[in-house]
Amino acid sequence: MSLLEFVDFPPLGDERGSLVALESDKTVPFPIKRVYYIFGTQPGVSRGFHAHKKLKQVAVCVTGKCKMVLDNGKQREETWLDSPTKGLVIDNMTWREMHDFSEDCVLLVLASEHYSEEDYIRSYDDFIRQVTE
Ligand code: T46
Repeated sequence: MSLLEFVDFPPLGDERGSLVALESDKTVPFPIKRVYYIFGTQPGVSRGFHAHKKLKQVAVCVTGKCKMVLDNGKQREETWLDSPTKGLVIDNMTWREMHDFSEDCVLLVLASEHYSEEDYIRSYDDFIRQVTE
């Protein structure tokens, strides 16, 4: 089974342009407690390199693109996030890395929990230990 679970955000367009609505428990498969966005990532810089114990997220590039790598300790898969109407579900206990940000990339992330540094697993070895125990 693929690690890559996408959610489609139908564009509510008319002759003026497009609009996407993101709603808790509807277009986003959990209650949203936090929203953040990553922009201005410098050329050649990669981000992420951690997993979360509890947090679930949906990530969508509202402009530009970046490559998302997901790894559950058994499988590692990657995908381009390059559409404002395509969200990627990132489950808990999934290692993530983001690479190859375009200059204009704005990566919007919808999160199921408030920010907590205690929820992060920032060592890949610890992550592998925890998913295999
Ligand atoms: C993830 C990927 C996709 C906060 O204070 N509050 C927040 O809500 C977040 C997300 C971060 N921060 C602070 C913690 C660090 O001092 O902002 C700084 C940068 O965070 P971090 O190095 O964790 O950023 P990324 O891009 O490596 O990872 C982020 C999220 O942290 C992470 O949950 O899944 O984006």
